[in-house]
Amino acid sequence: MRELVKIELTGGAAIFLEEGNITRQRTDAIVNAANSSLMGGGGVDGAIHRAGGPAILEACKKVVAAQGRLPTGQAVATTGGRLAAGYVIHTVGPIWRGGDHDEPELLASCYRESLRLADKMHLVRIAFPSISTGAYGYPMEDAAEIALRTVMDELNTARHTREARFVLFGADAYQTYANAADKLIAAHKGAQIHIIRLNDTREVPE
Ligand code: AR6
Repeated sequence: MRELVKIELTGGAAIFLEEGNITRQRTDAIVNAANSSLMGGGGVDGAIHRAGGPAILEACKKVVAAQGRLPTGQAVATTGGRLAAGYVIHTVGPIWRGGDHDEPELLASCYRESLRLADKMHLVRIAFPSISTGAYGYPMEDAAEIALRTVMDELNTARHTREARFVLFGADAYQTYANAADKLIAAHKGAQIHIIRLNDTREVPE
């Protein structure tokens, strides 16, 4: 049995939560939790570069040559190389330093800037990992709340982007995001959004 969460926004856009490996996504773009050098690394960054091949690193080098290192909270797009997704949007999450070094605002900025870029590129569907919650140490419960709230707000104003998918690595990460979604919906008093839980043995619907 496979479960996913769908959050329907009143404007017609939707957010999905699912457990999985983001490199397999067939969305228009997948987001990479990169570092400022854009030269690759471990975690989801390493997995994306491995799966997408050298064209992604080549494109990253050109970005850095043109504009320098990517500041925390900003986003840039490159080719998706061999990935099923056409583009990779690279963003740099904050390193967790206790929570009083602008980490929440910088994390929100990652999601906001990635979605604004996707919208500017007229991309309809985008997939996110849980930015900053691996090597960068951001507590996942807090990160999930910020991620969901920011993506909801941004999707409500986007003109082209209609769907954001959180692809969570492992059952714990998925459950943490699902709980955060429940909390957020409760805070909205059910006025604008609701959750559908689907149990299905087949592939997650596109
Ligand atoms: N698909 C989806 N999520 C994944 C995957 C995957 N294939 N692999 C890992 N995750 P991290 P950060 C999850 O460390 O914390 C890199 O070295 C993982 O379980 O990838 O932003 C960069 O180069 C975790 O929940 O990114 C930077 O130096 C989440 O993705 C630094 O790590 C993020 O973990 C960035 O650290």
